[in-house]
Amino acid sequence: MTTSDPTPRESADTDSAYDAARTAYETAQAAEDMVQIVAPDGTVARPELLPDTEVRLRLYREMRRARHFDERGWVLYRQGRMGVFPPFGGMEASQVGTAAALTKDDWLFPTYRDTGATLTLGLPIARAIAYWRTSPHGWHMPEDLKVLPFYIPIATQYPHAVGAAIAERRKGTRNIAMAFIGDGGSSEGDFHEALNFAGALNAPCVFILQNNGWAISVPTRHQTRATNLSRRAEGYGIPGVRVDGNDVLATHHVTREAVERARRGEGPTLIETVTYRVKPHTTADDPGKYRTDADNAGWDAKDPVLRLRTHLLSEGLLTEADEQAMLAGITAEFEAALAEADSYPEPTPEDILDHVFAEPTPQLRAQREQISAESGQ
Ligand SMILES: Cc1ncc(C[n+]2csc(CCOP(=O)(O)OP(=O)(O)O)c2C)c(N)n1
Ligand SMILES: [Mg+2]
Repeated sequence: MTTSDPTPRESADTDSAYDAARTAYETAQAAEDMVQIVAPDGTVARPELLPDTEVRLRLYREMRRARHFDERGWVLYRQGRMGVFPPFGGMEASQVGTAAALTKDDWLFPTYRDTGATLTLGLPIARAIAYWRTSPHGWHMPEDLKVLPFYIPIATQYPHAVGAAIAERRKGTRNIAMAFIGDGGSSEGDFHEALNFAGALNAPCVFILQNNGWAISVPTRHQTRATNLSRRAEGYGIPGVRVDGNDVLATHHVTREAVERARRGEGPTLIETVTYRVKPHTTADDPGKYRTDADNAGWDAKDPVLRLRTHLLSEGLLTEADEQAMLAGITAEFEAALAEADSYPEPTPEDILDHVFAEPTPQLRAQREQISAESGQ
């Protein structure tokens, strides 16, 4: 077995060969440098990089808001009140620390996994709930927000972000575009084309690559022989940064630097956040079919929310009473948003066609009639 044996498990691999390949890949991956400010046990590894208290508390609150959405999303799905939902619990630091470096004048191009990032920039919770109910209310963005609806097609948001970034520069603003992608998405052509374009045109973009270990049932080690995905940036002549994706202070620090670089006109950056999808791919997935306890080992102890919590409590920046008040506020905010989402009209099958063009094409009109006939409306 080499350190990055790409042989998929479906082959004649024995369990011990599979385990050896996994261990070898993880050892090689762990040897790659990554920026970390707070260690998994809550101790501070890089005191000189700590942001002020206000920033640390804001990041904690946003991670808690995101986690609350993630936990309630799962329950709502089980209650039949959410259509489908891709959970991101365990990836809050990767999403919150990055998106919190933007202002509302910047663009955010999310994948389906990035509800946490969009909430951080200000997407109303009711809109996010509506999206995962397939309601058109979830596709309508508030006028003051440049957040795109969640992208289901993998990697397509990367070239779009480059276009938006170049448009902002042509308009003479200092606004930037941030795009998200997964480890799997970083094997797509769109990822590479976008990075090359952005480098060649010096686009004010920040590319976030969330390496959560899995593309549905395919582990990162079987998607690529590379053990450091941030190095892909070198091929396009742009900076690449690898960061502990479960350390929100670290993801925020490196993203702020990248955002400032882009605003100064110094071009794009690729940031690999090293994290883990502890939850299933979506509410429709059963990871027990394709991964083992050994695959998941150690990730609960790296939980990003508990890590910052330990740090804040030990530094005396947060008390358990403050935290209880914060959590009560988050729960109340979510329940009010859920009531708002419940007040939106039920989506109809035809809605899927209604917002494609201002004026429907003859083909769309025909499809609409067919759907109406088949759904008996
Ligand atoms: C262009 C395209 N190809 C295939 C799919 C099917 N698909 C949905 S999610 C997924 C895996 C993506 O993995 P990754 O990029 O690592 O993101 P993660 O789900 O881990 O956040 C695939 C292949 C798709 N949605 N779009
Ligand atoms: Mg992935």
